[in-house]
Amino acid sequence: MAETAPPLSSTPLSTPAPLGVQLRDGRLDLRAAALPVELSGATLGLVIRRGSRRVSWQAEALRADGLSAVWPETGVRLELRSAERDGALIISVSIEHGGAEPVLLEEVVPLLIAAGGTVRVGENPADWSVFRNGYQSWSGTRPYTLREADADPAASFLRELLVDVRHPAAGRPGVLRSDLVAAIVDRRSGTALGIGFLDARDFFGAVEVEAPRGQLRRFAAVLDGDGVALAPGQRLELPPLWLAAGADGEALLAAWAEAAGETMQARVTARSPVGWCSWYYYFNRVRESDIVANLEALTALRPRLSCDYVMLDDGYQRAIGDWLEPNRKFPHGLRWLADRIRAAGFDAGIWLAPFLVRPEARLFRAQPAWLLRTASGRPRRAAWNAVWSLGRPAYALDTTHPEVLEWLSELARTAVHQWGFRILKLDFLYAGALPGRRFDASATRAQALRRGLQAVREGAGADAFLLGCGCPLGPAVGIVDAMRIGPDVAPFWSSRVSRWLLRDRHGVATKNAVRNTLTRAFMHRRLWLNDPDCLLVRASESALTLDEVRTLAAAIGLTDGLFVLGDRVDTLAEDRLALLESAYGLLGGASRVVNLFAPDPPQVVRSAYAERDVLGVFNLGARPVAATVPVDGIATATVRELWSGDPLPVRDGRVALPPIPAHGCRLLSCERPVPPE
Ligand code: 9PG
Repeated sequence: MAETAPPLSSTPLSTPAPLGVQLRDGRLDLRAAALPVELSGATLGLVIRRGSRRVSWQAEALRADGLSAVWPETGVRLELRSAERDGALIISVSIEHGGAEPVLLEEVVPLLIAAGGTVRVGENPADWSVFRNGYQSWSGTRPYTLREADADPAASFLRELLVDVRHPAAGRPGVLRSDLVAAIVDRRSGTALGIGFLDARDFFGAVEVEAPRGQLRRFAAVLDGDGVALAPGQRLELPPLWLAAGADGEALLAAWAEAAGETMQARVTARSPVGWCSWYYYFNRVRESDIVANLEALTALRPRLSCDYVMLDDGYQRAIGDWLEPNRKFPHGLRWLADRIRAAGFDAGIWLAPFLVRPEARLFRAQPAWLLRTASGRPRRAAWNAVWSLGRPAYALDTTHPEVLEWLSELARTAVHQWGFRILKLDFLYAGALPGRRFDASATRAQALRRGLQAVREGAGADAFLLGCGCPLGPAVGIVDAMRIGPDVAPFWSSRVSRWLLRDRHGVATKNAVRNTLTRAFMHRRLWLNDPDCLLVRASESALTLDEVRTLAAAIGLTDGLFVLGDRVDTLAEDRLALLESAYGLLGGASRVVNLFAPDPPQVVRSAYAERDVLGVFNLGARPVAATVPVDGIATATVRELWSGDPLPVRDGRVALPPIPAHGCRLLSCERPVPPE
């Protein structure tokens, strides 16, 4: 029986503890005062490109004055400063080029520990669980042990779509790369190290752990230089690196997100909006009349469930890239439709893949100079999507080209201010950050993406609600209001394709969507509002079982993200509407995943409300699991299971749950004890 330790009462959001820094024999030692967390033998590193060769350097010894080092051969100088802020250690590195020839930056490494150095978190790396964050919205994200290997999708067009093609997964046990942020947790003691970059507006950053079978070969926080040139005399302040130790890995991730959100001025509205989206029932067959029909059904649902917006997803446009022209399924045009949506009392939303263009689009022929190109000058393939065409792929626009940026602003301005869609779902945004030859060769991929997003925001205005999707996470903070944090849901749990081609982690599958909803819950309201993707509750035209539907609904409700219905509303039976309503009732809690780093299911989410806590116990596994869940400190004598309404006895501060079916979940409603007078 799985014991879902540690007890809840002992896991208040434990405060992070900074690491102290000391220079010893030219290397840095970073050490927590009261916890077994230590990094020693750390130095600075740099990788540049010479022709087709990567040339690496690491500082043998840092000089005590200013903690700096010069790479003599190139004249490049790195300098490190450290400071303590809100319980974390902040490392800031600058790079300055004192040489005569430009250097092409492949990688800047503000923290590098090679073999011979140590990374200590608890006693034994065999007990480590490493939180590996994926590159973009759809990339699978979860903790890994050092016996596990990470894996990219099995086909190149899927890698383009779902992960960072510049940094393939190692595919070897114990070699992990986590985008933007990582945590290492000792599963025995809970002792944890959190580490992440605070700013991703200019550079993609990642944490790399190479410790097969627990033997440390390399630990590094790296910034991707994307091959851009550093000119002689040029000096750059690099994004600060955040490090903290603690007794609770998820709390550290949350503390990092808090700090990163502050640094990049995250946009967080008061409440997560509730929506409806056309994609997951109608897909690209959607017609104008389908939207209108759902307006009525959504109106009838009030006040039981009060929907804020109606989103017209993919399927209205003449072609991918020709957004201003609807196809024949939308005879009255888009302004008319937005008017109808708003007249029914909803905000109107529309889907765009603003950085994509397909060969049949007028734009593709009209503006060849706007395309991102490969090194050999061909248009850069960005997305092969069977839904659009089995033949040719979609290509990427170059979001450093001033005319493209103008066009993006104009597009957003038209959608928001002329048609009346206040909500824009911006999809396939990774296309803006694909490697390629750009108009502005000095722009990093992160900067290119950010400029594209910024252009959309400028046109849409400060009041528009922007939802990022298929988007590399960091550079969007401060521009988007919400972000898809996982793969697409689907009317099935998983499929042969998702298990094999997508390695059971990335891309379309309800299982993968739910997993990311839990593993990235800590980002919610810190970097943006999380969008866990749509809720599908329909009983027909879906292969999801009732247990799977409840799991999806509970994960979305408990983690308080965007609550978006993906069904045709007028055909939902009463029992499914009731299910929808109970999940809707879970919104507004402050949630955390209690045992994010536990090796086995079930996963426990605790969400706190004014009068009660609700515990969601999720079994994403393929076999039933029994669990004993500690509820001491929050529960009075009885705990109710929300789906069944059954009371569950509490013994010794614990609730023993009968086996939870595969893909199922239990929701434990624990009334908060009334505090003594
Ligand atoms: C519209 C959809 C919906 C959905 C988005 C995005 O081929 N693929 O792997 C693939 C992945 C995601 C995807 C479509 C295709 O979905 O996430 O909500 O807007 O586009 O086309």
